[in-house]
Amino acid sequence: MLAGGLGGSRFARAIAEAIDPAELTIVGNVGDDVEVLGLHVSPDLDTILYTLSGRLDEAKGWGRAGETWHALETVAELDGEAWFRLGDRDLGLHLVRTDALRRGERLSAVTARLARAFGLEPALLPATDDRLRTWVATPAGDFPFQEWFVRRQHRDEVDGVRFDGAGDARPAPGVVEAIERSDLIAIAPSNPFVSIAPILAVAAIREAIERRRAPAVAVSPLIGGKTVRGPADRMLARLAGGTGPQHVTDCYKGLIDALVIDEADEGEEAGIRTIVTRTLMSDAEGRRRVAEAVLETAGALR
Ligand code: FO1
Repeated sequence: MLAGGLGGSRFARAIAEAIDPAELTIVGNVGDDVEVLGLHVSPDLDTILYTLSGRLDEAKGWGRAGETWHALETVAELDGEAWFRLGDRDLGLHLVRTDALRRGERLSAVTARLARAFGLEPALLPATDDRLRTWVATPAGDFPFQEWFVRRQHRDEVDGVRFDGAGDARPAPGVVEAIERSDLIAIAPSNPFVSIAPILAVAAIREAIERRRAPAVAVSPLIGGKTVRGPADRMLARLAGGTGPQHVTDCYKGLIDALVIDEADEGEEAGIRTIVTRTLMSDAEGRRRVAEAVLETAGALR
C-alpha cells in the first residue's frame, strides 16, 4: 500500500482488519517531513503509527490522543518555534527518532523499531531513507510543505509541486521487494499531489509499479467531488482540471488497473474500471466496505 497521512492510515487500518495484517506492507510518504526545534518529524509515518496502535487523536486527525502541551507552552513563552504544534507525548517519539538518526540509523530502521515497540503488525516503510522534501509553488511564493500546510493553513492556491531530493532518492530497503512480491498494490485515498506523488517521485518505486504483475487499485479521495479533509479537491480542480474520478485516474496514469469511487461520484467518467461503494471510513463498517471493494476488485483482475 502507498499511503499518506490520515486517509492513508484509515485505509491501512481497513486493510489490516480485512486480511492477515502481517501480510500488509505500507509505504509511507516522507515529503511532509520537517525539522522543528532540532527534531525530525515524520507526520505521515506517525499518523500511521498512531492510528494502527490506537494512539491517534481521532478528532484532530494527527498527533496523539490524551495529549498535553506543557513543553510547547514553554517554547511559546520563550519565543521558540511554536507554529508546528508538538505535544508532550508526541515529542517523546521525535526525541527517540532524532537521536537515532543522529547516530546514523536509517529512517527505515528507526521506523521499524518504533512500529515494533507500538505493536504494529503490518510492515511500515518510508518511501526512502534519503532526504526528499515536498515544496509547493503558490502565487505568494514557494513554500516547504509544512510552511504552506500548517503555518499558512494551506490558504494559498497551488500552482505546482516539486520534490526536492527525489532525483537522487533511492527506495528504502524492502520497498521495491514488497511491490514485486505483492499480489495487490493499493493506493490509499490520500492527496494524489502531496501524499502519493512524493512516493512515486522515487523513480525506482514508480518503475516497480509500472512493471507490476499484480493488479493495482486506487481509492479515490473524493466524495461527491469533495475531500473529507484537506486541500486535495482544490488541488485537483486547479492542477488536474476538475474534481471527478477521471481527474484522479489521470494522476495515476499507467499505475492503476481500477479505481474505487464513492456512490456520490457514480456515473461520472473515470477512464478506467471503477467499483462503486461508500468510501467514508469513519467506522468499522465503513472500513470493511472499502477493504472489501479493493480486495474483491483485485481478485477479479487477477
Ligand atoms: N497539523 C496542523 O494543522 N497543525 C499542527 O500544528 C500540526 C502539528 C503536527 C505535529 C506532528 C504531526 O505528526 C503532525 C502534525 N500536523 C499538524 C499534521 C500534519 O501537518 C499534516 O496533517 C500532514 O503532514 C498532512 O498529511
